[in-house]
Amino acid sequence: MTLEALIFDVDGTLADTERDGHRIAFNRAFAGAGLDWHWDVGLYGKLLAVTGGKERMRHYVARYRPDYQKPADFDALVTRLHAAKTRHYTALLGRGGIPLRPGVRRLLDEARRRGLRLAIATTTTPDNVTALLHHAIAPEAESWFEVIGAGDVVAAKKPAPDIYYYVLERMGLTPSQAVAFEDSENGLRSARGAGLKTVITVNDYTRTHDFGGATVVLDHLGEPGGPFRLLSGAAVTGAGVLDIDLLARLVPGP
Ligand code: XBP
Ligand code: MG
Repeated sequence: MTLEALIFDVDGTLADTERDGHRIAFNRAFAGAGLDWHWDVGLYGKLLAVTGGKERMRHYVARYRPDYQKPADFDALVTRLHAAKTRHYTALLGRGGIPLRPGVRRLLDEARRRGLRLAIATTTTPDNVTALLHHAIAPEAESWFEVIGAGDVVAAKKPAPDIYYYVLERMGLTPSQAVAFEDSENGLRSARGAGLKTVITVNDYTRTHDFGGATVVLDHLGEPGGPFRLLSGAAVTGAGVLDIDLLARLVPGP
C-alpha cells in the first residue's frame, strides 16, 4: 500500500503558536474580564499538559488558584473567556505575527504537486485553524485540506485518538495509508492510538517529552540550506530535508 495522505497537527507543528500566540491571547482575555490571572512562559508550558483552551482554564483554576471563588455561572464565564481568547488570537494572526515552521510550506507544496491528500487533526478551535492557514499560507489554503478535524468536533481531545479516527473515517483511509505530523507527547499518543505512524518535530515546549513510538523525531522538517537535526528514531541519511521520497522510505506500507 502506498502513502496517500499527510495529516497535520496545528499548534506547535505547522507553526509555533503557543508561547507568542495562544498564551498572549489567553492573558488578554483574562485582563479584559478584570481577572488577575496571568500565564507566564514557564507556567504555560506546564498548562500545555492539558489540551483545549476551555479545559486548560478549568485546570488552571483547580490546580493553581485554590483562592479563586468560582461564580455560580463559572461554565458561562469559561465560555465567554474562551470566545474572547479566540478573538484575540485570530486578530493576532491577522497581524501576520506567526509564520509557518521551517519546511512546512515546502512539504505541503510538494505533497500537492504529487497528488497526496492533506488533512488536519487538531485540538484547537476551527476559527484558529482558518486564521492560521489564511494568514501564514494563503487566503485559499483552507481548500488544500480535504478534512479539517478541529476542537469540539470530538468529545475527547488529544491524547485520545478520537480526532485522528474522525479524520481517517472522513477520508476513507486506513491508518497505514497516512502519516501524522505532531510536536507533542499528547499529539503522538493521539496519533499512535489511532494506529498512525508519526513524524515529530519538537519545539521549546516539547523537546523533553517522551516520543517513544514515533517513527522519527526531528528539530524541524528541514529546508535546502537549513537541514533538520535527527533527534531520535529511524536512521535517516541524506540532505536533512524531509520530502515525500524520504517520508515514503520512513513509513513503508505493510
Ligand atoms: C494545541 C492545544 C490547544 C491550544 C488552544 O492543540 O492544546 O488547546 O493551545 O486552543 P494542537 P483553543 O497541538 O492539537 O493543535 O483555545 O482553541 O482550545
Ligand atoms: Mg501540537
